[in-house]
Amino acid sequence: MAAPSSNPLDLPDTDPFEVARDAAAQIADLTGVAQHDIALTLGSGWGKAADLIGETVANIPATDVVGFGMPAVPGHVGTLRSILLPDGRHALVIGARTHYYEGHGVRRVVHSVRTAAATGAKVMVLTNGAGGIKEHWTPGTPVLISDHINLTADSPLEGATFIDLTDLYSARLRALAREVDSSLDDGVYVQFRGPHYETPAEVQMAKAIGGHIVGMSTALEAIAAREAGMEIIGFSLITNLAAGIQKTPLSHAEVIEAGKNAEAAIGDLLARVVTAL
Ligand code: 8IG
Repeated sequence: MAAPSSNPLDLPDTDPFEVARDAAAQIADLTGVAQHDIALTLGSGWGKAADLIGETVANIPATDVVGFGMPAVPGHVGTLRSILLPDGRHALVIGARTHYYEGHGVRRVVHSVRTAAATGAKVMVLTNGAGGIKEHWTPGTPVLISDHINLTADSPLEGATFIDLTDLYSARLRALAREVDSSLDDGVYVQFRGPHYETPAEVQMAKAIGGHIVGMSTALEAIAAREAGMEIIGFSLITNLAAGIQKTPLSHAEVIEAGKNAEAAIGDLLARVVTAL
């Protein structure tokens, strides 16, 4: 038997927004930064950006903050970093994403986003490593997320909470990103549950319904960020072509390798985008 969870988000009577406010207060305490202006979740391959966007003021283990759990994936760093940007704004960098496939429920998945909003962040930058459906995308290509299709059959919204998702990935912010790098392509992100990669047939389905990128995160987080009133921009690093689009089997090692090779370039891209936001 597993030990009973000490995470309040796992208890049905907990208000997840209250836990997020408590987490934000702890972050303010532990970092010495009362308010953050912008938040970034750094997925596979994007970690290096944290070093490039500004000066790290504090770096705390996510597990010191209420509601956050241990990272489940090797190569994912479980820290929360407060970074002072050159223009004086404060960025909160979340290196500890909880994935839906971990099975801890959607409250845990979106806790970092709700916490970011509670710290004061008005802009949420969501990044991930993902599979590409457009055949001309080579591993290591960063792309803007233009919209998403949520295939998890779940939602972070509870009860009759009807939230509009038009322009979820802000057209304004995407235009700013394109001023930084006019070569940025975009695509519709399809969130699958995972953790298995898709079958080639599922990739063809994703393509047929209008998808260009396949992944296991981000869509649920974007919905929670919109609910929290944040403006959202999303990036995928295409680390592999999706199953059946590429001819060879997919491997996690390949994903990590593509991320490492692209790290410096996409870190620089993100640093310049953050400056422009
Ligand atoms: I990195 O090809 C990465 N994450 N679902 N499919 C899905 N998630 C991914 C993939 C992929 N590559």
